[in-house]
Amino acid sequence: MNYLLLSTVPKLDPTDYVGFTFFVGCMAMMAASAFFFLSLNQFDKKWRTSVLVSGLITFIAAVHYFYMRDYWAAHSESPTFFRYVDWVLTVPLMCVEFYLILKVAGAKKSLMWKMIVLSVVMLVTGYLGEAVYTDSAQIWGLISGIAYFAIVYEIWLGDASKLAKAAGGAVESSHKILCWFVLVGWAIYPIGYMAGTEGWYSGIFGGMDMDVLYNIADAINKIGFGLVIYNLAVKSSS
Ligand SMILES: *C/C=C(C)/C=C/C=C(C)/C=C/C1=C(C)CCCC1(C)C
Repeated sequence: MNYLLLSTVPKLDPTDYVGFTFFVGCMAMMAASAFFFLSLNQFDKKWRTSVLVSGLITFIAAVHYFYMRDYWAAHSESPTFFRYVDWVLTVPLMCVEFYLILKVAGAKKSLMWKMIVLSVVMLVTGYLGEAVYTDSAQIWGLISGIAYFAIVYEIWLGDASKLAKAAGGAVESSHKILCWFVLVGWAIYPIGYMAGTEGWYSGIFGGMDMDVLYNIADAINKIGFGLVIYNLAVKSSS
């Protein structure tokens, strides 16, 4: 018997929901990536980049999920570092998605950069609160939340929403669905943050598990978001 090899497979407790959602997350992100990549040929050229980016988002997440799954299995500790490296790569790519679908209505690169900068501010301040200056987590969370609302404002009421209206049709309706993802799906993250850090909110969210919330949110926001783009590409290709 090769005990050495067997021992490298982590042992998981059936009530370890964090470990479970990390495992499911790996498979779901991997399957979604294969789905997006293999579908590319069926679309008109101008939609391929958008679907490709959807696949890159789930692929980057898949790789990070493998690391996070192992990190959790080995240390029973939140893989905060990998989590934020994943987000700082994938969330700006989601901002790129907004730009790509609004390009038909004349979206400018400046819109894309504005959203990318806001998303990076949101994530860097979140990281500082969650991993570095944990004693002032609520202040960093607040700054991060302001950047989050600036993104919500931009897509719901700012230039991005005007461009979506101007584009009309399938672009406008897909933009609307993505706006809901950002308003509702992304709102799970600050709840996870409040579950995992200390602050005035600890009495309200303290009983929830940060990693389970983040993992559920990632599945919704990366795979679901990608499917909206996929659907738009299907509808818009001849
Ligand atoms: C695929 C990953 C995504 C879509 C991650 C999104 C992350 C957020 C929207 C995080 C937001 C946060 C706040 C609004 C305040 C507290 C700190 C964060 C970073 C958890």
